[in-house]
Amino acid sequence: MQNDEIANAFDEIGDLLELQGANTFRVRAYRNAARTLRDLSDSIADLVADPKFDLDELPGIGKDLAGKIRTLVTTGSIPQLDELRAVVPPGVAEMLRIPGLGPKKVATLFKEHGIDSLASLKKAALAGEIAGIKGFGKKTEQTILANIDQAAEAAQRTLFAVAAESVEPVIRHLRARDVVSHVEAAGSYRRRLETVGDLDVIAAATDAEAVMDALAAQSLVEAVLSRGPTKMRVRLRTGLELDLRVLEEASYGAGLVYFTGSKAHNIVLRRRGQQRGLKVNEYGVFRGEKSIAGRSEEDVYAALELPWIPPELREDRGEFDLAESGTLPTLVTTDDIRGDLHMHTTASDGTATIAEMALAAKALGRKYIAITDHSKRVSMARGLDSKRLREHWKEIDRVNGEIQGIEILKGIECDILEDATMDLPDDVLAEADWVIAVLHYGLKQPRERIMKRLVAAVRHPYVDAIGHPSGRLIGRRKGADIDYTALFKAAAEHGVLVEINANPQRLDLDDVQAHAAKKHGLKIVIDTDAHSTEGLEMTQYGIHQARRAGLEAKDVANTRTLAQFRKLLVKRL
Ligand code: DGT
Ligand code: CA
Ligand code: CA
Repeated sequence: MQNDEIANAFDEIGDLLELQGANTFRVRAYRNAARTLRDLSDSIADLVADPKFDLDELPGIGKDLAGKIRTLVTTGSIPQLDELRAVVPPGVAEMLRIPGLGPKKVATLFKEHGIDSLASLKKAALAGEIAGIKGFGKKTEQTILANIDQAAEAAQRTLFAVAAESVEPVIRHLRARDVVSHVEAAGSYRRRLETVGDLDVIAAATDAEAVMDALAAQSLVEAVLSRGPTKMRVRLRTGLELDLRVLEEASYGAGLVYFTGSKAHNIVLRRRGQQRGLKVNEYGVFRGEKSIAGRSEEDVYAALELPWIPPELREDRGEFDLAESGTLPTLVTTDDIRGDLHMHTTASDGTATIAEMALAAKALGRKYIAITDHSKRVSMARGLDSKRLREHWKEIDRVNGEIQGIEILKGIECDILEDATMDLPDDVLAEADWVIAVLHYGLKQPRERIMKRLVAAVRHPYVDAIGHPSGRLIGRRKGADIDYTALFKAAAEHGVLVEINANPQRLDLDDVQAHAAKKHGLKIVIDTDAHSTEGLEMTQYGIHQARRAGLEAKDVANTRTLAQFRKLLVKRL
C-alpha cells in the first residue's frame, strides 16, 4: 500500500467526521496525520512491518492513529472509515469543494434536503431552491452556481504528486520486464500538468500480449476495464485509470509524441506535416505509404523540420515559434536550485527544528535556506509576535554558527492584513534577512481591495517577495481575485520577487502567471514552504510549473549563489 493511499484515507476520515459535526480538534488530528504520512519519504507499509519501529514516534501520530494505520496496511481498510462512508455518500464530501460551503451547510443540504451530490446540488440551485433554505440565501446560491462546474471537474482530476505515486511503480514494474524495450508515461502526466485526468503509458515491445499480461499482474492494478490487441485500460487501486498502448520499436517515438499531446500541440504537428505532403499519426511520419520517421521523438520533430520540444511546452502556447527560430529555452531543473527560502519550524506550525531543517536541506544539496515561520495573525499556526520572532532569530543565528556548509537566513512569512497593513511593525521587519509577504485571510475580498493589499506589500520598504500570491488550493479553494498585470508591474518597479510555491496543492504562481511574470522582467523564487524535513523534497513540483512557464535557470532567483541572490534584494542593499 502506498503512502498516499494511507494519507487519503485519513483525509477522508477528517472530511467525513467534519460533515458529521465532529469536534474540530478531532478533525484536525486526522488532517495533520494525513499531512505527516503524505510527506514521509519512507514507505509506511515497510515501517509497519518493521518490528523495531513504533509508528507513534511519527509527529502527530498517537497510539490510536498508529493502530488505525496498522489496521489499514494489514487489512486494506479501516472499519471506522467504512462506517463513515456508509452514512455519508461520496457526493456529499465533494460539495465541500465549493467555496463558502462548509461542513455545517453541507450537512444541512444533505440531512434536511436530501442533496447528496454536486449534480443534485446544481439542479436545486438552478431551480432557485437553495436561496430559500434557512442560512443560505441568494448570494450563496449564486456562489454555488459560479463554482459548481469547476468543483465537479476537480473531483475527477488528481493532483500530479498523487498521480506520480500511482504511475511510477507501474513504469518501474514494466521497465523491469525483458519483453519491454522502452516504456514511459505520456499524456498530461509527462507534460507535468498540476492535475491529471487519467494516466497514459506507452511501451515498445514486439509481444504486446506479454506486456499487457505484465500490467494486469501489477499489484496496483485493481481491474482491467478493457483489452484489445495492443491497448488496455485498467483501474488502479488508487482510483486512477490508466491507458497502456504497446507499439513496435519503429513507432515508439511517434506514439510517444502522439500520446504525450497536448491535443492542441498535435494538431499543429499534423498541419505542418500536411504542408510538407506528410501524414503524421501515432505510428510515424509517412510520405505516401513509406514511413520516414517514428523510432524516436527527435526523428519525428526533425521530419517536420523542428528541434525536439520539451513535453512541458507542448501546449501550442508559442513553442512552435521558439522552435522555428531556434530560441527554445533551456528549462530550469531541480539540480539548478541552490536555496530554499520558505519553510516552517516548530516555532510555528512545522514539525522539525531549525537545525533539523537546515541539515535536511543541506543533505538535498541546498547551500542556503531561509526560515520563515508564520507571523502572529495566523494564531492557529502559533504565529510569532515581535518578541517571539526576535528570540527565534537569535536562535537561528546560533544554529547558523554551529552548522557548516549551509547558510540559514532569518526570515518571516508575514501576513498582509485585511486592511493592507503588515502583521509586524516596520522596525522588526527591518531586522530580517528576508521577508515574504502573503495573503492568508480575506481572500474573498473584491479585486480592488486584494490589489490594494498586494501593492502596499510590494511598496513596503522591507518586503522582499510575495509568497503564494493567490492563496489557491488546487481543487479545493479558488485563489484571490488578482490583477496580475498590475501586481507584476508594481513588483518590477520595486524589485520584489514573486514565488512559485512548490507545494503540490498550491503551485502558486501557476504556469501561466509565472510566464507572465517573466515577461515583466521579474525574478521568480521557487520555494517548498516545507512544514517538515520531508517537505523540503517538494522543489520538483515547483520546477514543473516553472518549466511549463518556459523559465530558465537565470529567471529563477534561487539558482544563484547566496551572494548573487542577495544582490537581487534591492531594498536591502
Ligand atoms: P488528461 O488525461 O485529461 O489529464 O489529459 P491528457 O492530455 O493526458 O489527455 P488524454 O488522456 O485524453 O490523451 C492523451 C494524449 O493523447 C493527449 O494529450 C493527446 C492524445 N490524444 C488523445 N485523443 C486525441 C485526439 O482526438 N486527437 C489528437 N490529436 N490527439 C489525441
Ligand atoms: Ca491522460
Ligand atoms: Ca488517456
